[in-house]
Amino acid sequence: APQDAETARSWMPQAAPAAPAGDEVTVMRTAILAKLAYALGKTPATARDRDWFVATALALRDRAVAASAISAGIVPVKRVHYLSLEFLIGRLLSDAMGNLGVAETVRAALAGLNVDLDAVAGAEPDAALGNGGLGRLAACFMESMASLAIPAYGYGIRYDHGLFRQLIEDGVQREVPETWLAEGNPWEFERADAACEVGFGGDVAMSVQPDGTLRRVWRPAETVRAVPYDTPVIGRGAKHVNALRLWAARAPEAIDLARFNAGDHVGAVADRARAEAISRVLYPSDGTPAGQELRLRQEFFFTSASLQDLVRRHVVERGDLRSLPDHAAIQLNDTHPAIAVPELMRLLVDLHGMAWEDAWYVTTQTLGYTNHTLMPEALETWPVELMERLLPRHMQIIYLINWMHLEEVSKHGSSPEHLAEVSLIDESHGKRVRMGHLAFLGARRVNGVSALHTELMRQTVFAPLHVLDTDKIVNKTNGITFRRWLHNANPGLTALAVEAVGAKVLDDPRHLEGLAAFADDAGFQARYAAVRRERKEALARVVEDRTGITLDPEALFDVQIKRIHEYKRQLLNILETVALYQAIKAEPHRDWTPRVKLFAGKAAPSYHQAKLIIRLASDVAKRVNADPDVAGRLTVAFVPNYSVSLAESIIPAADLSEQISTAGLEASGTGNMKLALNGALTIGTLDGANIEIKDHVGPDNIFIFGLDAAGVQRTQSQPGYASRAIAASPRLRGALDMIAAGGFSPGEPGRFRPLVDELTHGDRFLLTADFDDYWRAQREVDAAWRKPRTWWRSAILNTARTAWFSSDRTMRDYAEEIWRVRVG
Ligand code: B1H
Repeated sequence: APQDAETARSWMPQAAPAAPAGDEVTVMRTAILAKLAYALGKTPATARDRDWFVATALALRDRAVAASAISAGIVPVKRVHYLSLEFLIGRLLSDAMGNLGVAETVRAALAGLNVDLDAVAGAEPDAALGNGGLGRLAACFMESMASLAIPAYGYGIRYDHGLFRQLIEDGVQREVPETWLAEGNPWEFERADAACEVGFGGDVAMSVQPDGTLRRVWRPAETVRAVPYDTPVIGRGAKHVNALRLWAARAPEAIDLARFNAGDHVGAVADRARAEAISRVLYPSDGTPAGQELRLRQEFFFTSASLQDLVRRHVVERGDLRSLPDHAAIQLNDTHPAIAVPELMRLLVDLHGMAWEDAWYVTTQTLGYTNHTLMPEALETWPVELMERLLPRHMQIIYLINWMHLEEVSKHGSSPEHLAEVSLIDESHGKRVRMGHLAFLGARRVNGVSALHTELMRQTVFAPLHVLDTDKIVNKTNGITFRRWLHNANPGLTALAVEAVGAKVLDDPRHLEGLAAFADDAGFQARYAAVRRERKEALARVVEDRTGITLDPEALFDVQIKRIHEYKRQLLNILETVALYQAIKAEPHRDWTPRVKLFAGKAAPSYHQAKLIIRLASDVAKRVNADPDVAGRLTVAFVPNYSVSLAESIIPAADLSEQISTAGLEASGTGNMKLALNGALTIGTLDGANIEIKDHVGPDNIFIFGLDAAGVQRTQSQPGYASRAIAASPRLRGALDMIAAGGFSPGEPGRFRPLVDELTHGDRFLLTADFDDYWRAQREVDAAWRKPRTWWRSAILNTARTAWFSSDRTMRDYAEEIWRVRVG
């Protein structure tokens, strides 16, 4: 819904970004050329975009080091240690330029060499060391902590291969290895001097100390060397720099020389391969734990290395480990590092000789645990048998923690059922360690990631533990870093905001609220719409490039971008697409609102239903896009290989944000925040942070539909609801029948059988129950799009009122209530 150019021009800019001084540009250009020559051994004539990227990154890394040198040597009172198996960082160049305040300087420096910054930035591979929201959250938190000058280490694994690259071949997802390190990584420093050893297997012995006391000693059968790589995390204005410390697994000996000399050349390096497998590849499952031994090795490997590292640092700086809680906070991102509970106990008790009670106090005052999902199949448990074999001492410690815990609980006269529920050991299907329970007991604070999710933690999975300590569970609604998701991803909208409310909005997003005053201003609306239009044209080029599908930037861009999961209900969106297709065909002469439906996201390689959903989206796209009857009204595309950088180009171009999970199942969502901030209106259920988004933007500026979490529970207890809902909805039936009859898979009518069967028998995620209300809400969207003045008003209000979802706010709240660490 564009407006005329005249109104657009009538809105006068108040300030223009300052151009960098010529000498700054020269200094930057000289620095980049020096890196190109002396670090890469290249000349401008032989340099590819990739070489320019590396030279530029190295020049910027120097500045990050210079900035961090200012605080080097000063020991902060307290540090945060954020342990996460995933950091979904994406590209770092624009992040670094933005926070160093040199974006325009670098652009000019390269331009003077006839090099285009955008091409150079495009040559950086994504660091995809995460699956989805959980990993991206960790990356946003790292950026915000640096910007708030919270002293922090991020700790994780330096995977050789991040999340797979997704190819779509005839609608079928194929996974190919991702190779972000193939040409080196200019951002990181290898720190071989800070390596440590991590053990596995073996047995537990007793040793008599000089003072006559007994200690347990774990004698691992195998050790792996953990080598840290540090990436500087530069805060806004480069006032503070933290480190992201990622561990690589190395064999203690590179080669078994005895075997080599005996002629066994392959066997000589077998141990090395086994050790290094630990940091080879990120597990590609989002939501469902892998459950394999290698995964448990990954978890213990990085947790142990990180704890050893911070304990060693504490001893150097403070001497006595009893003061650890005063100087260190350790946050466990989900249960993946929950083995930290017994590992910290082991380090304190077995290695440093602390009494059990003191060690338990130190542990539980230092650890925090964030839960990200309540879906039963996603809760991590490990077989006791596997733990005993791989981590025998930890299993003993877990039993001891559990024994004391159950003693304590029994004092209050608990039933056997309650004891079974709160036990660290689940005995219902073989003996398994409940990692969520372990993290809960070991933490001072346990947090959920949205208001609803936290409330459901108290009422469901953690209810039996919650009643024992009702202050432990707190809410910390997720956030996103505005530097990446607004300032860098959407410079046009950012410039508009700066013009409207001043540059202070770059430091404090609460000033975005000032945009509300312009929500009805025709000139401002036109400029806001023009920014969107420009992003839509850019996205259309990307989509055409990747899929061959042509998009009309005039149409409403409706996007669902996230991991493919049944609970996220991409299938509900596809069913609505099919029903809309049928409706347009039935009444081709009505003035339908032109719509582009975009889907993007990866499916776990072994998740067959999710892969079938991708195939259905692709098959629907194929038929719809080829049908002249709907041309110009409905276009569908599945964009392959969703990633952080693809998100950065889709989000500023989106008009409508699909957040349609079954209520109660999406813990928070963070894509919902990114899209709303960039002015897409949300169509969504009352789930996760959608509820808080609605509270902030106001009910008139969001399209809510469907059952709420309580309604979902009620409906699920009524058997046969799916068949009744289908019987009551001719539109849903029409769509299902067309899919089941092979309407989108003419050569193979049974192709989507498993999807149709799931809906007709069971429908775990209540698509049938929500379909009609979803359809209604979508037609409301159509009508709203036809009233540009109110549409753009709503869009502007979304940008104006989502400042609260800044991860700066989230990090301040963690700092105050969970970590008790000073900000700034
Ligand atoms: C989230 C995961 C997750 N919740 C297990 N749980 C994984 C669980 O590899 N694994 O085993 C990987 C990921 N990820 C997401 O976290 C939630 O679904 C989102 O709603 C939430 O916004 C995000 C960040 O809190």
